[in-house]
Amino acid sequence: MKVKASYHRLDPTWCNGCGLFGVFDALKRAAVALAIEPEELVIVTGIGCHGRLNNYFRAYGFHGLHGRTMPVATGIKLVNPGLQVVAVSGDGDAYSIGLGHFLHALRKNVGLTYIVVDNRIYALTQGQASPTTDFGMVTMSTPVGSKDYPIDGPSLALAAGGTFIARGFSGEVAHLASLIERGMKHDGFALIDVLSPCVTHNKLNSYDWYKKHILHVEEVPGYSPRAKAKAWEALNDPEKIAVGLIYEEDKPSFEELVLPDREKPIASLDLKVDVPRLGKIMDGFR
Ligand SMILES: Cc1ncc(C[n+]2csc(CCOP(=O)(O)OP(=O)(O)O)c2C)c(N)n1
Ligand code: SF4
Repeated sequence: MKVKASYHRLDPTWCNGCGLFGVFDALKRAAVALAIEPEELVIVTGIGCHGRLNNYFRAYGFHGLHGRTMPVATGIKLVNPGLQVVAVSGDGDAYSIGLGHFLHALRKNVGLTYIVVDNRIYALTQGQASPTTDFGMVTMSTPVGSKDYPIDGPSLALAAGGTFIARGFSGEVAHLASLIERGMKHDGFALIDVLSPCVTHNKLNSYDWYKKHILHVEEVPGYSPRAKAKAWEALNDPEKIAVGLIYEEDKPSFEELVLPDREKPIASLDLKVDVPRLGKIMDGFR
């Protein structure tokens, strides 16, 4: 069914120069390249500056609780597997409060595209250290420098059995769009971690800083995203941050394994409750 309703365009309220503009643009480009209609796309967001993204996108949107994009997105995908479900989180949303959900959606290989906008800071709450903040960085919550070692989302994903692991940079929109497009085509869970400057609260990890530190894996001679050992090596480079399609493998998606007919949404199935059987079970507890 085509959605014909008129809509009121909202303009983003992100700070000038925020990396989220690049992510927004890249996601739009990917959706256009795949000719996805607005009614075929759902964008689920967490709480943070990234969480405003679905407000500006002409598609279905669900702005949920902090750290809970995965259960919401998984529910949507299972009820209607024909939808393209994209979840967008921040590094705090995904790798701190939402870490457990992230790893489990990933190991189940649920057919979601997960864009983690990693600005290495809690931005919406005005600049506290996040799980990806650099060691030693002075933030609002670490006045004498962070004493925590940062974690790396793509490395966690590789260790947990991820089937599509990519990293982009919001300063390279065309490259990021191609990664998102490939992720959306992937049958299973696709992580696209995005190095994304917060120009207001993180003065260290700027566009120039990232340009100096990134390494495109597609430019590494002999690199293959099908080779796990190479992916691990790239992710553990002490000097450079690997970007590009880092790892990919084929595995059945969760929907393929648990749904009787992927073309048929659960919402349309005739799921009649067997009242006598249920009554018998209930009687067993009395
Ligand atoms: C359960 C819960 N805990 C804490 C908060 C407060 N809070 C709102 S956004 C946020 C962190 C935002 O950081 P991130 O997820 O990295 O997103 P960004 O703002 O950087 O895009 C926190 C801690 C909340 N809204 N809900
Ligand atoms: S505070 Fe940072 S992440 Fe939030 S809109 Fe501004 S630049 Fe972007």
